[in-house]
Amino acid sequence: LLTRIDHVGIACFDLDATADLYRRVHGFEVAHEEVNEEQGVREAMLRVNGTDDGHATYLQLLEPVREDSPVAVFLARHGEGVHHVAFGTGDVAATAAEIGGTGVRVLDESPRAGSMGSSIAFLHPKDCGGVLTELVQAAGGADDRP
Ligand code: CMX
Ligand code: CO
Repeated sequence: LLTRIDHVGIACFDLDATADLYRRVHGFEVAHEEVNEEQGVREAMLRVNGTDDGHATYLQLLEPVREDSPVAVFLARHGEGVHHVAFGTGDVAATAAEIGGTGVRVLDESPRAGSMGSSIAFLHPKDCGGVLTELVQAAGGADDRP
């Protein structure tokens, strides 16, 4: 059902400075940058490695673009750091429905637009051991594995 770590989301105040830190310290380059107005973030995707389901694992650096966005609220409460973990799946709607059926709160009634043309849904951190969890279906249709 979940076939990779798609990304780890990291909240930061200054996207450019944090991307520079990850370049200098870790050697990761920005593979993609975009603004997601619905999520209220400017984000940079740093590709780390390919995965055996044919996709890849990234770091997702997140800078808020609105004071009332989830990442702005998180930064005000906790400061910079790990914000969420995202798992890849071939069918985000089906996976969200199946996990929701176990009693976990799914925060998105239907999948929303994520990074690089993906479809995403979030699971409540209080139902996932304190980890805000994102489900990701990569762009370009279903994976070969469900
Ligand atoms: N990780 C772990 N716990 C978190 C958390 C996070 N990122 N954000 C909030 N919490 C905790 C809070 O600390 C709070 O715990 P306590 O009650 O023990 O203090 C609890 O969750 C509930 O908090 P809340 O007041 O009910 O809810 P918030 O207003 O803080 O919102 C959440 C939390 C997860 C519902 C909201 O951030 C959300 O809907 N997130 C999904 C969308 C999102 O995060 N988008 C940005 C990323 C976009 C992308 O990845 O593409
Ligand atoms: Co994310």
